[in-house]
Amino acid sequence: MPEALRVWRNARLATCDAALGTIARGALITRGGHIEWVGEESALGGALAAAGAAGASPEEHDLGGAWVTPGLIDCHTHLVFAGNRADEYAERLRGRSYAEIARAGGGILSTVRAVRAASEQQLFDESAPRLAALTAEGVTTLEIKSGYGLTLADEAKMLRVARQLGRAFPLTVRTTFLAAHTVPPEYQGRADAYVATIADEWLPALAADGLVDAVDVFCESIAFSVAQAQRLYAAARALGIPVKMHAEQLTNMGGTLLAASQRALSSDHLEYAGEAEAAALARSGTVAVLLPVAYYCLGEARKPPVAALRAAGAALAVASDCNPGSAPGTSLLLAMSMATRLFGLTAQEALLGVTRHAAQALGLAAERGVLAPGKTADFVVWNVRSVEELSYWIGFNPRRTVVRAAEVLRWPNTNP
Ligand code: DI6
Ligand code: FE
Repeated sequence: MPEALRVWRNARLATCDAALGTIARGALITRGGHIEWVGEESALGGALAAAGAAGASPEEHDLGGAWVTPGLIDCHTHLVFAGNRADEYAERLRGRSYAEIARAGGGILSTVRAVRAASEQQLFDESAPRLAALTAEGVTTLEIKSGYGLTLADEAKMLRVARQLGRAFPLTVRTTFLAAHTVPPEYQGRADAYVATIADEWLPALAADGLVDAVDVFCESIAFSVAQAQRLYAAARALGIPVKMHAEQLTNMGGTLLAASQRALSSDHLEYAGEAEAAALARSGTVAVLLPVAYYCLGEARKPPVAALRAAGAALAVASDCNPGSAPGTSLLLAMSMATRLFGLTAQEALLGVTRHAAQALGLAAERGVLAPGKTADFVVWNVRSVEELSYWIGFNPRRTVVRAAEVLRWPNTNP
């Protein structure tokens, strides 16, 4: 059967292809789940003829002059977890720091205990509402990291749940192996042995099961060193798996420079990065992923070097970092608002940060993140008068319609 041809007309497009790539009176043609053509509505007739649709009557959607962007991409989340850490948040409000709580055996390790105790079904059930909240905002692709299991079986459990969420919800899930999140109790005082185990045993086993799209490491004073990250990266490279990095969140350990030298997909957080890191990221094409919700929630004083990153020409992405410790949030639109107000991104940078550059941070630039021929037909129709509104509203969701692989998604009580 030939793939269905659909026409989406009367749209204001932000293709995110070249800068915002705005087309004031635009239209799209999709074939099957992909974009076939994007352009001025006035050229639609010719494009349809070229698409071989003469005589056929493709399904037509009049978008009523609304703004359309690529489907949003949340390129950094720890969305699969059990329980929460509201108690630690209360402690932090009383003045205890995130690092102090972590050193005392709380922090990531308290979520590790909850995840290990949870069944796969429980983990799925607790994580699903968070995913539902993100999809309702127009997120059509998201990354989910492991890192709260810290045994082979529990890391596998997290990654399987992440994959299962991707099958249960109308979006694409990419999974990242983050066993190098913190040293588990079984390896206390033996971090090198732990890194050797995850690099030489767990990673190949999970990769063989098809559960790993990328490998990540938390390079930090309270986590892993640059040498340990390098050890893990070597194992990833041997398997042909791309790497990512959590770096310069609480201190500067040199993680970003390593990530750039290894052509990592992204280096994330970056509050303690400076000009050297910005230049290295720009040179290597490694995306700088900004996580303003973690910055906000930890009450950090130091901001990522946005001016230096911009001047160097680094690609900036923005993500929710959804996790129970430093960023208990399920709104990518809120992350955009915070990236503009707290970090000084422009509205355009924030939008590119959740579309084109977020795709790049996941190694998906060839297939999504922009509205262009050949890309997956994931896009969002918005109830906004300008795309600046996407980083303007706080706690308000102006999503009208989400289209995933050229199919209109339906939610209850929406799309009047
Ligand atoms: N940095 C973060 O912000 C999250 N992980 C990381 O390496 C926090 C994870 C947590 O506190 O549970
Ligand atoms: Fe994170």
